[in-house]
Amino acid sequence: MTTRTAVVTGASSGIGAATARALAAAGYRVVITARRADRLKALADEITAAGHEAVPYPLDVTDRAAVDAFAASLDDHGPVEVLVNNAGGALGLDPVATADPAHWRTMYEVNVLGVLHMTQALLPRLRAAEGTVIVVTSTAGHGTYEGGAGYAAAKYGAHALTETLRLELCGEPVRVVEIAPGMVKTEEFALTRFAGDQDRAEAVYGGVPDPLTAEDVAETITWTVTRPPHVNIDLLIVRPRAQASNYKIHREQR
Ligand code: NJP
Repeated sequence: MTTRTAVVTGASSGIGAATARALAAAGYRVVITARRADRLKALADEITAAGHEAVPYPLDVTDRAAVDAFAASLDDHGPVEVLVNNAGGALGLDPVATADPAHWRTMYEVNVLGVLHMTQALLPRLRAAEGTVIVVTSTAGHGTYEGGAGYAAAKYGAHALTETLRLELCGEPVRVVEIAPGMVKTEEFALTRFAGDQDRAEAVYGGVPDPLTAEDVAETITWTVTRPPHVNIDLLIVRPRAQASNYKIHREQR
């Protein structure tokens, strides 16, 4: 049996790391990328110790030259069956009136242009492998909220890219899947959003009985990838039961 390769971006933490573990367990050789090399190495060692194959590759998805060099390096691995565009995140929760344009630029670069760079660079290999492109967007890409305009604008952009790509590739053997998670309690997402402010980050999940875990989203991604090749799961909105919309969140009194 030939080894199938899956590339996961943003694999140094949270959903990306969990997805790398899940795809490796499903039989993929995972090529794991993010900017922090030490974390990638630790994850690759862990996956290898579990008897699977993982290749760490430090990469900033906003750096097009680096992305192209990464794609060229994949010559050693042959076709790519799966690309999980997961690298992304939010910066700040400020209203439009006072939000920092630099935050907006960074969010657009990673959440939209990062997906564009990776998808363009790997599309020839995905075509050759009858592959699957996954884009991890957000429920913020399907409805905004006060303070969320910069993140929502970026994730709406990622949603538009994904939907357009599916239209453009119709008739070709490449699936295009969007996963839009709601509240997922990961180690770093809220901490990054609030520039390391632990109290603000914790408050995001305050009283919510069971936010989603990174593993929940990873399982969902793995499920879409492992459907028969003619089955394209266009869009999955995945929320915890306690969150009925971006606005309606059940919080228990402490
Ligand atoms: O976030 P976090 P999650 N180039 O912060 C990497 C979306 N989402 O797992 O580069 C390459 O743990 C960064 O690694 P590093 C969210 O928008 C989440 O929760 O080493 N990689 C890290 O591995 C995002 O798209 C929630 O710093 C870059 C990873 O990205 C995805 O789910 C809700 C990079 C971020 O990991 C994963 O989120 C929702 C760059 N330039 C959507 N910049 C949620 N958690 O509630 C960052 O709706 N990374």
